[in-house]
Amino acid sequence: MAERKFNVAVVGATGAVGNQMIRCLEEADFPVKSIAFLASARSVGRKLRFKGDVVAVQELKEDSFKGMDIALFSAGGGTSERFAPHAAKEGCVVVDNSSAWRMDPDVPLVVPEVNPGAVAGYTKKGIIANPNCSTIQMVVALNPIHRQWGLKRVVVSTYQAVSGTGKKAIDELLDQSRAMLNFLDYESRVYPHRIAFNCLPHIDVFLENGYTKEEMKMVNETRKILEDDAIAVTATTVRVPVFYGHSESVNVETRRPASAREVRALLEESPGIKVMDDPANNVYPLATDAAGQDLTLVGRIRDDASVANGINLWIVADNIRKGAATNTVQIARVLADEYL
Ligand code: NAP
Ligand code: 3JN
Repeated sequence: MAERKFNVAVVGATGAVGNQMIRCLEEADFPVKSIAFLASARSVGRKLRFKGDVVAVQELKEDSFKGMDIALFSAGGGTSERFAPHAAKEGCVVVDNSSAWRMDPDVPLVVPEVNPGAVAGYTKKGIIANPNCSTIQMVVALNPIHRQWGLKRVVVSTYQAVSGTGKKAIDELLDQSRAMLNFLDYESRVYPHRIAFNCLPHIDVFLENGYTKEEMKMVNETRKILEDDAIAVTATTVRVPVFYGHSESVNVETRRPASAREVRALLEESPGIKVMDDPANNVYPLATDAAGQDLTLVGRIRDDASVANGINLWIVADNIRKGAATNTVQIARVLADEYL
């Protein structure tokens, strides 16, 4: 039987994540019958490439989804909140990259290596949510540990690349670095402080509890994806002067005893993971290893000498690929193959 093909819309096609989603659809040879690229009125008339064809960008409107089967959204939370229900009403299933729907109990929050079966819940609202990039790479590595030994507590500190803030932030790091190396004045427009040669413990807005919104996304999304609200999670999220690739120092306490040797062996055979852990030969994951590929890299796996059942890990992934575009396209693939 011939493979079924789908009418696909990419919302936010002109953005950093949207552009990568288009490349991922091509790379995955996604079964596309027709493709529509949607963005704001500012981008109307811009031409983008898809598999050798030139496709004009159209303005996103409430009636943009007639006849569409799947829409991949990455145009911010406000746009998703307003337009995803219109897509769903037309029978077009939304895979949304923003935080707008992630914690809605009627919307599945999916990482295909972890909870592909949750996709089935798309029927409630016609929407599937893609988690935050920092959550995705962490749960890819933690899920096997949770299934085997149970997670009691997770303490994570992130080192997040500027590409997570979009193109303007990439330009700001470039401009500031150039200015400083030439002893020139610099401006900070995207971040509240200089990002070049600096680390900012501030991602997204501060909340009343003293955490940032990015930190609370990691706490709440991790529990939802791993389907266990008893896991204690605390996060500190930090922006660092790196272009692509988020790194994370993760300390876990397991409910049942686990050794670093056992964790390493388990992760070596777990989906979506590459273990890079040979410190004697300076082998550990770097942002530069992660950039441009789709695996979650794990290294520095060691017993925590300060607590019983404690393990330390260093987890790195490409924030725009596995953290956003790749994961979205992988969700769409599960949806297309198993549910549509
Ligand atoms: P970006 O480079 O600034 O791109 C934003 C895109 O949204 C552009 O295509 C823009 O179109 C479009 N857009 C903005 N307002 C719109 C509107 N009112 N109607 C239609 N289109 C609109 O940002 P980005 O870095 O790609 O990120 C986009 C979104 O993806 C973020 O806001 C976030 O929700 C999500 N994201 C998720 C993760 C994750 O952790 N999973 C990571 C990064 C981003 P124009 O070019 O026409 O302005
Ligand atoms: O800062 C990062 O490294 C990831 C940024 C993600 C992001 C940026 C703007 C808005 C999000 C997100 O996915 O959580 C959102 C949002 O939709 O809330």
